[in-house]
Amino acid sequence: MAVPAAAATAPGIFPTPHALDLTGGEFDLGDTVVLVRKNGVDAAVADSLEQTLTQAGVRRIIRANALPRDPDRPVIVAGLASEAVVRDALAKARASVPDLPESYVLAARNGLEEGVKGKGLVILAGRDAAGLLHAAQSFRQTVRSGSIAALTVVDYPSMPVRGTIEGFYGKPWTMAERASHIRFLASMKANTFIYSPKDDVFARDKWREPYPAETLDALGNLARLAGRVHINFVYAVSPGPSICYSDPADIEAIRRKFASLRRNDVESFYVAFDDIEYTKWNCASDEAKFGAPGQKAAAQAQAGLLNTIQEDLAKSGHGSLIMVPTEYYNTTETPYKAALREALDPRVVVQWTGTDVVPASISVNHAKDATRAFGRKTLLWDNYPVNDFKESEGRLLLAPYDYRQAGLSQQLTGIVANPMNQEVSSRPAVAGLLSFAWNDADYDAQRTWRAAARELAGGNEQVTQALLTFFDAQHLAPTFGHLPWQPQAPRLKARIDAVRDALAYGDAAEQQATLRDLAQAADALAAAPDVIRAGVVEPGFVAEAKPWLEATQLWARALQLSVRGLEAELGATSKAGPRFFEEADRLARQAAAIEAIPGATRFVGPVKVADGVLDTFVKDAPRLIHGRQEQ
Ligand code: 14T
Repeated sequence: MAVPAAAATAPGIFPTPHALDLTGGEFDLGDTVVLVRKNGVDAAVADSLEQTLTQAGVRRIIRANALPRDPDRPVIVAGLASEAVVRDALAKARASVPDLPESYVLAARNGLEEGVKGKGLVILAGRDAAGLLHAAQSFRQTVRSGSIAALTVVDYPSMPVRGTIEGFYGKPWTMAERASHIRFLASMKANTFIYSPKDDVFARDKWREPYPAETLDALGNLARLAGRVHINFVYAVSPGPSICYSDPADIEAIRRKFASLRRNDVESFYVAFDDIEYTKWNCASDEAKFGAPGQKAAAQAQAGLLNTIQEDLAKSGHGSLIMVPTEYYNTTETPYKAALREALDPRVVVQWTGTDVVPASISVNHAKDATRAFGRKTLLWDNYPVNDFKESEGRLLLAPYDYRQAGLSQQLTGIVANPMNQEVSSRPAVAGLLSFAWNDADYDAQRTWRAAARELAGGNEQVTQALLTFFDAQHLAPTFGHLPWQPQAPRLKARIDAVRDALAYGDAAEQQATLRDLAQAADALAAAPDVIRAGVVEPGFVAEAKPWLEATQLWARALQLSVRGLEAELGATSKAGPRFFEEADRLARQAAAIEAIPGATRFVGPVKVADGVLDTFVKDAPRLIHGRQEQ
């Protein structure tokens, strides 16, 4: 008689798969597995599989080319859906891979199921090589300390293009940060990285000049790394500030720039026309060719140049050129947009940022307007979590990716995030964006955010909670206006509001209880920086967040003292109250003086921590209670 398998629980896979069905119990992988894979399985998949299995406690992997007849250990089959051995395995598991780009099936069956002999079968099947790597990412998130749930995951992306655009002002990422980011992108099933840092002088101010050989080499290394993990590395040039559209020498200069990168394995290209003046020409011949400067003439000049480059790319077998127009920040009908829409080769991909440079939300209707305005489905340039603008001064943007409407996949060709100058700190938001782009219908902002924290914490629960506590104090997401689109410190604010409400309306018991809750929150916030420093597995995070971690510790201690002051005022020890408040004030001043790392972002100044919430409460606390009069 068969032994019943242990109950299986649904794994947390992010991005959320389109379909996940538990089909039976869970089973152990044991210490030896048979791995059936064709030579076609690329190194990235092989490495990922090996890592997952090793972490699961598997110590020996026996390679095989065919399915063993009577397996006495778990069998893992990895390959493309078109390979015979994969087809056979899929038939046993009664699963099939959708006929869609980047789709995959991850199926696990325990040996108790019909058709599956032995100790269990795991199948990773990709429609294409990218899909197979996605299967490996889901497999990594499915294996839990030695066991795996019997399940079927059938999955594919909702949007064709998903990734990031290094498109900010201020300190560009280092090559090492980019390499690490590209691996992170692959882990989240993304497929695109656009290189467009505003402060790369050879891409913008001195775009005509060739890169130094070392830089070209390094960019080539990145492009090759990206290729190995199925990330499309896109190189962008920003000739706008000085280009003479009618000068053949300038077209040649762009061709030369792209050719130099093509020789270094870059295959996709981009021309950016954002943040430039389009009501003046840079040369007299443009006036002669396109007429008086103006929106319409600018669009025609840009389209002419882009069409030429698009034609070049098509001839050399490369795909679509991508561009960001000068009017990228709304969908209002203008002579510029009308002319661009009409003149631009339909193959060219157009980017826009929403109803504003940093919009408060993005709806399906907004995207429909963009489709109309630009004459094609657009690729959204999402200006979150970028922190290069005045309103984001002193901030890390650590709130979840939110307020993008499900259904956008019907109107967009994809989304790329413009991240922060701080690469690792950008991941919680970017992980959300990539999950949304993969499966907008089933996107869960909070759960994905927590999963991203768990990832930085290497799976450790205490570190995850410390990160989420820290993220709450860096939750404000500013727009270009004075209203933020995400509030500051919502979790802490709820605790503080409860105290204020209890003082206003509650009895002594409620006042004490809410103060106790707030004291706990303050303790957790005060402890979080050390837990994060010791436990986050990406060392870059601790380095990037250093001043914020220091300020958080001081602010949290100020909060602890404010709470103790209030407790003293409420209780019989009112004489102690003022001393606590004075000490809180001293720490608050210290905290407020901590500055961001010079040069790390475009605007630097004091770092902000739970501003408008924590600081306000510390300031108000001495005036919230007037202690009992002494007799
Ligand atoms: F092209 C774009 F889609 C875009 O967003 N361009 C820039 C971008 O490089 C920058 O990171 C982002 C956030 O600050 O906004 C754009 O830059 C601006 C836009 C403005 F309206 C800079 C200053 C502005 F006043």
